[in-house]
Amino acid sequence: MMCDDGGAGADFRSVICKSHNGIFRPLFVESGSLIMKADASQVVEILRVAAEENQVCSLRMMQTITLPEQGEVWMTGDIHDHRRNFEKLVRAADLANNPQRHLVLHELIHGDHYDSNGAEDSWQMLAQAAELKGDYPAQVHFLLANHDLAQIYGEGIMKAGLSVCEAFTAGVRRDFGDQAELVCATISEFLLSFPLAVRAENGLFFSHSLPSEAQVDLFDYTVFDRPLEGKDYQRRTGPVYQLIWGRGITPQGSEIFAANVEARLIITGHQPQDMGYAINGKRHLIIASDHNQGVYVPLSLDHEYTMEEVVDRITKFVTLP
Ligand SMILES: [Mn+2]
Repeated sequence: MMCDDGGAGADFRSVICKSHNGIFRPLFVESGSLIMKADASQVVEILRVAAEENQVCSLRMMQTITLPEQGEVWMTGDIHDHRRNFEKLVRAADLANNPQRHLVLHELIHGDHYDSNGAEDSWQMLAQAAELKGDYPAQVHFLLANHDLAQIYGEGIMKAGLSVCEAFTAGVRRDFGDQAELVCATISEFLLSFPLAVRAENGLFFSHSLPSEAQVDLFDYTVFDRPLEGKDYQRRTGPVYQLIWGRGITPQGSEIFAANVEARLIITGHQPQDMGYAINGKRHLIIASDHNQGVYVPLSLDHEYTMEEVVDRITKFVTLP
């Protein structure tokens, strides 16, 4: 749906208007200039529907989504509110006309869109992704990421001396006013509904990251196949925390992880990649989707890939219209 900007110019946060259902709109004009107020009840509804779809997904068992044996999957890296890449991705994926296609999304929040007061806008990206989930519940899948967990617990991830979690919350407060608490709580529920892994019968395994080298041997691999409790999320010691915060695993470490989860090939994000991706041995590919060199990987679900074949499939967002 095209944006109706109320004649106030096109300098406001236009992503909202690009939402395909046109559900986010500037609600009123104040002292001659456009004031963006999002509709809390609509956003809460979108987030709740998406959270429920995450939980009731027929492909989900505990914390793992297992994709069908046919069809295809597009794996992405961290998005971090990179709107242009996200828009290109959604357009290219054309889920409506490709019901066999699955899209995996993670680390959508905490980007570069700040206002002059230090409020950050990425709740909008999250709502857009939730809306996509609501429209294509069997095809859109999320993975829990460390920024999600940090936002839920209000932990400090600092960027240039500022807490990105506080900046995110400030954006919600700015746009929802007295409904901000409700929206924040609903965002947390939505994020907590994300599974930890997406896998397929052809040996593909996707998660936000992998445990660190020091943790990979003693990692609690049951975390994918059981209900979670508070201590699973605990800083440093919890397996959820270790999985999504882990960095720097070696090719040898990734082989150990792959053997434990019976995967042929693992794709994660989390570790920034200036050139879009890094090959970490025979079984582990790291990709990024949050900048101009960002990539995604479209893969078939009925082919057992080698790393070489997967690397051949890596697609840069810059090549998309
Ligand atoms: Mn991350």
